[in-house]
Amino acid sequence: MNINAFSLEGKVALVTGASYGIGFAIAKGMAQCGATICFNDINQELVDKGIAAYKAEGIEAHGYVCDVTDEEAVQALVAKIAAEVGVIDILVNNAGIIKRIPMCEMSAADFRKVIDVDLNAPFIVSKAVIPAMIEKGHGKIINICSMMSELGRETVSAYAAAKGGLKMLTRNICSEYGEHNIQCNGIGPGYIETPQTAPLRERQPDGSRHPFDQFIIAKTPAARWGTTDDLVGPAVFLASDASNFVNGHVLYVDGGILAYIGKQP
Ligand code: NAP
Ligand code: GCO
Repeated sequence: MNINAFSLEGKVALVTGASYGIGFAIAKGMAQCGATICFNDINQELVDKGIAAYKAEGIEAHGYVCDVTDEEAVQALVAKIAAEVGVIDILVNNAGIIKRIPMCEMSAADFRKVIDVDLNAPFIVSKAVIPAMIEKGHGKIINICSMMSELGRETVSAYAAAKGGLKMLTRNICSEYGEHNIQCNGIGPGYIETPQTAPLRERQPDGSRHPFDQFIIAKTPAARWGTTDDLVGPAVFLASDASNFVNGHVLYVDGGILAYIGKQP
């Protein structure tokens, strides 16, 4: 095997919603493997914080304000990156939101908002980058899926519907564009310590662990929450030449949750 297969030297990566959290960790790891990092976030304050955070890691990242649900803005972002940095070789559809509301109490507007960011946006951004990938003769698209691409749970109906759809969008991009040497795969993180899951890990008034925190520990063979660093190696693999014959796959990085019935209480 060519040991440089995992190198991302000379590649331009766009990681959406990557001022912090999972996106930031993946982008940092890709930069450490040689990629030039472009990222966007929803407002200038976040982008500025992100640029400073990358700089603190020795990474000169290119940050842009862009709402991934706005097709016109996304098209303009991709064109701006091509002009200023280079044609995008690697896209990580990371930006996402969740609203934890019992389904029958959830407004259609809230449901639509989650679908818009978590499913419509990966379609919009992928559609914007694929033509130049075809022209270039290669491309990598990584969709950040979820346990909820496979499982449901109370209060996350919109999120599960979106992430289930994102798994199928991943398979469809593979099907439609694989012949152009574009590989589209998913990463399905387990439960990861980020701001998005902070409410599920808050200590109780008596200092004990949150019930959901204890639940996840019992459901995870690794008996721990994941960290954003756990996702970096899988992301670099799927962004590199080492995975050129891997397509339409969702790689679950979940500490074994999907394989395990859970520890007996
Ligand atoms: P996070 O901490 O909430 O970060 C999400 C990022 O996306 C934030 O920077 C957010 O900006 C940005 N964003 C939201 N809406 C956007 C929009 N319309 N346009 C541009 N950027 C937008 O989430 P995370 O935990 O790092 O998760 C990142 C991805 O992994 C998400 O797709 C999530 O569903 C998925 N995931 C997370 C976990 C987990 O356990 N944490 C597990 C599985 C999958 P704002 O700060 O303005 O909201
Ligand atoms: C939740 C969590 C999960 C994680 C992740 C699991 O409320 O159940 O937020 O949805 O974010 O998606 O893979």
